[in-house]
Amino acid sequence: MKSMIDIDLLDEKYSIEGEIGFMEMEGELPFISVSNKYAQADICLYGAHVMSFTPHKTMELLWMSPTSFSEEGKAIRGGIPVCFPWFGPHPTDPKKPQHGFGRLIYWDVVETKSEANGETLIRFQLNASEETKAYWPHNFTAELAITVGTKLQLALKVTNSSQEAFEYSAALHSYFNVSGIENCTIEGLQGTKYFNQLTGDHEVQEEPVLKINEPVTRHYLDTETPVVIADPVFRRRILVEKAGSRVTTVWNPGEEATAGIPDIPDDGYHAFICVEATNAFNNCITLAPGKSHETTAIIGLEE
Ligand code: TA6
Repeated sequence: MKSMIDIDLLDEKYSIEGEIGFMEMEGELPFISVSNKYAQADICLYGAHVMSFTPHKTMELLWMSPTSFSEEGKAIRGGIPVCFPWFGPHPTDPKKPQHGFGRLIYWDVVETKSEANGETLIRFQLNASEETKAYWPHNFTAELAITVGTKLQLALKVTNSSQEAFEYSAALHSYFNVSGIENCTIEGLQGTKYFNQLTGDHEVQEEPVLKINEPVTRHYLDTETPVVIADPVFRRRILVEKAGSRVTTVWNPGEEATAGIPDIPDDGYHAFICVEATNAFNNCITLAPGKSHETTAIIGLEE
């Protein structure tokens, strides 16, 4: 697959001087570096995976594992993995990769643009191919439009280009950089029903805010409301807004599980929380032929 990436050609076609450049570093997957008047961002071509987003005069919003793999065939740990066309384990075949193939394949860059307001747009596309059909039989186009401004917007639009309806699940699996998980609270989910993946139960969050003092894998159902990660030590509130996503996943593995995850340092779970714009469980997406659905996440600091 890597041989198909011609970084010089991409740079020639899609770079914008002083704003977008294509990078290839020894031992690393190729990525796009974006810099504009609002922010700095790095996006890996493998998985169309945002690895860094730093609005000017702030600290990095996303967490990247210092021990992440950066090689084909292995998912990047941290940033924003695109889970598609299934979320979690494959529904019937445990041999297929967790969270689908979207994060394990190069996406094509189809457009870069400097917007009139100074934001930067990068559009990626993934089309059905022999490679994707080995995992998933359907004809589809997935497009990820990433806008870098004071906020970072990701819009994942999936179109069914086959003759039959299909179902998929997906998530924009954002890892946020926090001062320490024990310092933070997550706001916006009170009164919301969730599937607790660690117990298998359905519960309702009674507490006004969620505090992470144990491992958490919760999928909040039928909710589109914004979520805030309040981090008083970093003195900031990260706002996660979404559209076209009916499930909000909150994940932190805690100490014991982290010890079994090779690409997170043993104490790494302190430094991040995942809040994800998901469509899965009771909100998988069924698309009739020719139809599309868009899952959007908007990430930034609360103003
Ligand atoms: O979104 C939560 C989750 O599905 C967890 O169950 C956990 O496994 C996590 O994602 C990370 O998955 P990964 O395949 O990247 O290790």
